[in-house]
Amino acid sequence: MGLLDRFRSKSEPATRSEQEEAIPSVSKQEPEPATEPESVPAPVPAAPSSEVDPNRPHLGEWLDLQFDEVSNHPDAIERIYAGTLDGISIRGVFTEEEVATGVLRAREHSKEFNDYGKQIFFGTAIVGADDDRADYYAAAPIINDRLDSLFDVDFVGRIGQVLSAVGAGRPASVPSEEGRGDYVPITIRFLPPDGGVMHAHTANEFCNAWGSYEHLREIARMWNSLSYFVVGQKPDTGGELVLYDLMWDDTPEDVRALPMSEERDALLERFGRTPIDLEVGDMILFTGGRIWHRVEPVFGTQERVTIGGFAALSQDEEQVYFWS
Ligand SMILES: O=C(O)CCC(=O)C(=O)O
Repeated sequence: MGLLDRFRSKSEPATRSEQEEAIPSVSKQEPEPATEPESVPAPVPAAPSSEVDPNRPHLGEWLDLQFDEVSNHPDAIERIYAGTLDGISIRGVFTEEEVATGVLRAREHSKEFNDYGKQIFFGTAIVGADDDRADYYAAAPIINDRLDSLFDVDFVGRIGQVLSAVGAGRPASVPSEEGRGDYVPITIRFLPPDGGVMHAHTANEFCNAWGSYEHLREIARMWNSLSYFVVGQKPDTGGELVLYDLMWDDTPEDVRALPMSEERDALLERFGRTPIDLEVGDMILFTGGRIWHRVEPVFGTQERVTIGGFAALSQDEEQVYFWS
């Protein structure tokens, strides 16, 4: 059982009423009015279909850019929220050496890794935290206090630089919860080469239902939020990120009813799949909230390593937040 599997089963998927609560339409031009939720009817998403035609196309546009081209796409985050862009592959955000150094130094802290079997994490993640987040804030310094010495470059700063560039110049920052602590900007994820895997999921199913996300829901637009990661090491075989041609809002009931598992992955096989090919140092930013995705099982001799987290616009749309 892996990290997400463990915690996916502790709670039901987002309920219909929770989904109806807030599907944001993100637009700088038309901010949502600051009124009491009950005074303005929330937009009602389409009911989840019980049957989805597997041939219906869901995946749309994807950008494949060089690092120095990101500033040509300042509207990318808004387009991702609006559903007109699925994601971006950004080539060469880091050199191979820059990430390899971080991965090597992270391994020196292996005694402090969180071993979930099919995934091993350096750094704690809000996805598995207790509802009150006390465990998360207690564990956050294990990686946060070492970020400066892990990399020879300002790794977190460069992630922020990319997010800011594709977020129309909004400042990008790692949030803090007053009186509690700082969020963790990245986790380093090792998938062991004996079948390490991340089963299919979308962030909408847990970010909008679980107690640990309560603070993030207050400060950020968590519906259709973003995932990002940088490839730290490629495995010999497998380990591709696969996007299914299926969005959370269209998810059939049989898929919604199951926790993250091989069984649920098997149900998703009836949908089209797009593997995303990335090299060491490349960064991906995509609508992990909305698009079903999984990491294929890893085999061979080398672990698959990624360094990443999640991102969302702040509620007032003035900032981009990122965390893990
Ligand atoms: O780190 C990875 O490779 C997987 C990322 C992922 O599944 C997610 O961000 O939702």
